[in-house]
Amino acid sequence: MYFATTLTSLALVGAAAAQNVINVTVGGTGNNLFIFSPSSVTANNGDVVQFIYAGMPGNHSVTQSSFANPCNPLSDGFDSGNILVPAGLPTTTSFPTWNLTITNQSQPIWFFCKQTLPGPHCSSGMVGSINAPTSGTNTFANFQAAAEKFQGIPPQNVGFLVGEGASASAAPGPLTGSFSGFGLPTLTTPASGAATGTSSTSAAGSTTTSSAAALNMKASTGLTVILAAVFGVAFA
Ligand SMILES: *[C@@H]1O[C@H](CO)[C@@H](O)[C@H](O)[C@H]1NC(C)=O
Ligand SMILES: *[C@@H]1O[C@H](CO)[C@@H](O)[C@H](O)[C@H]1NC(C)=O
Ligand SMILES: *[C@@H]1O[C@H](CO)[C@@H](O)[C@H](O)[C@H]1NC(C)=O
Ligand SMILES: *[C@@H]1O[C@H](CO)[C@@H](O)[C@H](O)[C@H]1NC(C)=O
Ligand SMILES: [Cu+2]
Repeated sequence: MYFATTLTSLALVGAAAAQNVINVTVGGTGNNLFIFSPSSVTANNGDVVQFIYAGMPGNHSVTQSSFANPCNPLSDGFDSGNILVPAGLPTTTSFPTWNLTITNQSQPIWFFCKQTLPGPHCSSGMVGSINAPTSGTNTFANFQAAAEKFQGIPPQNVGFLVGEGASASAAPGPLTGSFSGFGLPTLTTPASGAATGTSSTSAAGSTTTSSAAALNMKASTGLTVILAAVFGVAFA
């Protein structure tokens, strides 16, 4: 009896805590490639924002930034890495996904696509927000307008699984078959003891990175080489 009651309460707790999944499509098609859709969502603590890389062709990231600097990664922000989706797949394909769990619903979360090929996607307006204020200065519309004025090249240093106000427990997946990833996050947070990886883009558009970011870049280059080798074999 006691046991049964406990099980019942557990079931109720489970039901009350049911996770909400909010889908955001990464990238578009045709003449509208550089978008997140919807670009602005609200989510509560524990909710999962599931990014679906269904844009075709697509080579996009979900990278945390700040309201003030829409196209520059936060030094301790989340970053999915760039996910390559070739053109011509059926729309019914199971595209790669990335699940970000909200850990602080009080914090507005700003993100952008850091891809620079064929030009910076961010300055085409490929930005998004979670829990952005709907009034005042820091609205999604103002964030996107600022991104569209950005004139540099977004740095490509690799970010983290855990960001400010949201975190992932794994890199995007599955990255098999037609899909591949570049600069996937492997670290949860910036390496301890290392200088915090800050980066900046000069007016001339050249990119400088600090030591932690440089180390992460080395790690990501290795990963890219491994992925390239795997796919080289797969496509041979
Ligand atoms: C979110 O996407 C998944 C996978 O495509 C789908 O099964 C689910 O129905 C979608 N949820 C909503 C609310 O659209
Ligand atoms: C995809 O993006 C990665 C990282 O920016 C780049 O190295 C790669 O060449 C891109 N691939 C294509 C087909 O655009
Ligand atoms: C959550 O975000 C709010 C707004 O940025 C901040 O004031 C608060 O300290 C954060 N809470 C935690 C636990 O980090
Ligand atoms: C994201 O969560 C969905 C369930 O909501 C799951 O089907 C999918 O495999 C997850 N993606 C990754 C990369 O773990
Ligand atoms: Cu993009």
